[in-house]
Amino acid sequence: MDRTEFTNKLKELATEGKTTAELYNEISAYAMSYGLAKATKPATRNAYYLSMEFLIGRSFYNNLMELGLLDETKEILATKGIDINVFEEIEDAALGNGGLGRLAACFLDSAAGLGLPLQGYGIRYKYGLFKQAIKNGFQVELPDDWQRFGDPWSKRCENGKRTIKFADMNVTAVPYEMPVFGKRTNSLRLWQAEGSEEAQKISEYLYPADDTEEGKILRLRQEYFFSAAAVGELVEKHVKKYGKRFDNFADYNVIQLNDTHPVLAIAELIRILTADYKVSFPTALEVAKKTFAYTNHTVLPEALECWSADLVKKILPDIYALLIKLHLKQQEELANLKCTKEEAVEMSIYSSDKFSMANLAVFVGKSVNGVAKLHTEILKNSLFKTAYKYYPHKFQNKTNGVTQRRWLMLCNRELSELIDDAIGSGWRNDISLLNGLNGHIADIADEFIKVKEQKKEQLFNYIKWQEGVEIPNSFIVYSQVKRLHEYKRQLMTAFAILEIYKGLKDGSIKDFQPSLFVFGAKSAPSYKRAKAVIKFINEIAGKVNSDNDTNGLLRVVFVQNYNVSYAEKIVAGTDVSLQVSTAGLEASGTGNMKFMMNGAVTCGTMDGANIEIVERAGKENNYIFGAEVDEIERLKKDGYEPFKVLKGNALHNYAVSTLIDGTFSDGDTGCFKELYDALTVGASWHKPDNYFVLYDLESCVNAILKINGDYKDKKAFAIKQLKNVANSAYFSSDRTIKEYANDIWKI
Ligand code: 26Q
Repeated sequence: MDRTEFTNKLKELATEGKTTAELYNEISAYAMSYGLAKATKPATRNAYYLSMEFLIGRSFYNNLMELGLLDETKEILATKGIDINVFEEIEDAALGNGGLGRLAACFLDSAAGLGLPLQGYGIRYKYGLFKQAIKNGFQVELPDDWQRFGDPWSKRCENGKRTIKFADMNVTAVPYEMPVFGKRTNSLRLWQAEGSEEAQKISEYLYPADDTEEGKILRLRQEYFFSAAAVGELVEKHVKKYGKRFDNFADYNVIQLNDTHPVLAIAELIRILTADYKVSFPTALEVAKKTFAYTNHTVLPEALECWSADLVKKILPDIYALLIKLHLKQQEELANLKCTKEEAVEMSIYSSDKFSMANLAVFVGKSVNGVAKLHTEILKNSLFKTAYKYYPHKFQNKTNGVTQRRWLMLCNRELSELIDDAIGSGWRNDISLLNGLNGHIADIADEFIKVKEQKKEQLFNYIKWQEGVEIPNSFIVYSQVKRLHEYKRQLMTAFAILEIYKGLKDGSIKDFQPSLFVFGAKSAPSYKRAKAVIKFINEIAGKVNSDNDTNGLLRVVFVQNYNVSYAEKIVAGTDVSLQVSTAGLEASGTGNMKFMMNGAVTCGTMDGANIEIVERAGKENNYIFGAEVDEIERLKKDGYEPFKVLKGNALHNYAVSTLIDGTFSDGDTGCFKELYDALTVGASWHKPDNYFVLYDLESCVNAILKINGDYKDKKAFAIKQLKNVANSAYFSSDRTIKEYANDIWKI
């Protein structure tokens, strides 16, 4: 289908009496055939991105934009009396739960946009990340039937079917191909598991609970299932094209492992080469060493995957045997490198009856990268310190980025047009040109203020629609939206709000500009303390919003079902981006970059990519507070006693006591007391206040108040915000992908 045909089809489209879903499917199908008609020549060398998560969000608007069809579609639909916004009813594809999954989606977008051959491989979950409802202040999880209105952006590939073998069953893997449009059309191939009821379960849910043996087995099956399907397909294609030789396999294929979840792909490649093609083990290992590269996304010990050897032996006996072989080979190599016994144990693939996926990835990977400067330093100096000592050449940094197409051009057309007016539209094709905005900031500050007001109004309307909560215009918007985790310290923000509330009540805070705090977060279903924080924030919202003494000045909203589409509204309508993790624990953050691009100042700690954000946009245009990594290290070493921080601090005592003094109700679950104990005496294996919430609380409150005061000079504040926009080009995933392409993939 060509452009004229598309236009004609759309003009002829009978809309009367059709549901939104029907229109969605028809229009998407036209756009698909238009997009696929100008298919790209396959590249000889490709990079493959293996990821357990692809947090795509809604494809409709984005694909129309990438294909250059969005404006026209909007206009034609308008002549038929249809507002293109009706498609906001369509479900997001939430095949991921947070940063790692959204990064994968941004990377695919950027590679296609730059014309680089990067193909994605993942799982086509029947149900994506749960839908969140808030009932009585508590998170309730509902199944996410994302294909409810159909899936017009995927094509089932019947002839790409493969069989994946487990000890106890065979499973059919069927690829569904989603095109990724841009300068070239790449693809995301998502595998669906078919066969027996047991088999189908493999691609049913994203992150099934893994607190039981059964759950762990299911997760292991998921990881092997898609890794093996991907590697199997790549080897088959290679053999078809080049015959049964593998000395040139790495010339045509490079595989990026998105964290440890797809690391079994390494063992699978070696298994196929040795078992099916009779390649010797050392030769197969050499091929793998040239093919794989590994990205780490977290330093939290509980997120570093280890598999029980017994479990692997039971479900994947051949892979078990290979992992043992890899371990022995690794130990041999380490002995040759003359490392000590302790060092060898620390780096070993197999120890204490477990396989370490990270150690395997570091041993075989030709490259190991962190996702922000600080994070990579932490990998080199602590998490993988010993490996860095022996394999320094493998380590490199790749600071994350986000796609400006979705996160600026699509979600903030108004700001994009303002940028066009100032510097022309060249930045849309070459993001580095956005730096030119630095020379025009003062000229457009007044216009920028208007744009921000407009985006806030749109956000407030959306919140009204979704949550039924009305927010008066002209509030400063502070947002903290991200997965709920203790290290991200939503609890600290909650305490800060309580302290400000108290200050407003007793008059000690004067001259306060009306402020709205927006939270969006999902908690892992089994993560009790995170769920308690959600309830706590909702209790605070209930109290603060209904207090007529203060609700003209202070409001709190916890949005239900925060997702990619909600994020698009929130990042555009926010003034202050809250990025307050304990220093050293947020690998990078990518929400911080989306906010920056849309002209929010960062209120945060020196952690992850925040450091690089303020390095570029200027510390004076952002609000940095709290303990830095070395201070946290020192506190950990010398002993940190949160009760000393509490002692004598009336405000902190007030805020923390609300957890136990009956100010708020936790519905008799005891979950607030548990939070209180975690802060004051410690809980499970954690020390009291393991994430230094109380330590940084005072400086957090001060930073929020400083921002509030600075906002009074609206123009000066807008200039700070614009400095962030103008210096955000570096945080485009176009820049990141170019670095991966040049330094690792060589594509
Ligand atoms: C591990 C073991 C067992 C089950 C699940 C997991 C697991 C699942 C998901 C471990 C980690 C994740 C996700 C991690 C993640 O999203 N990390 C984020 O990655 C972003 C992109 O690099 C960074 O910006 C964030 O800082 C980082 O938190």
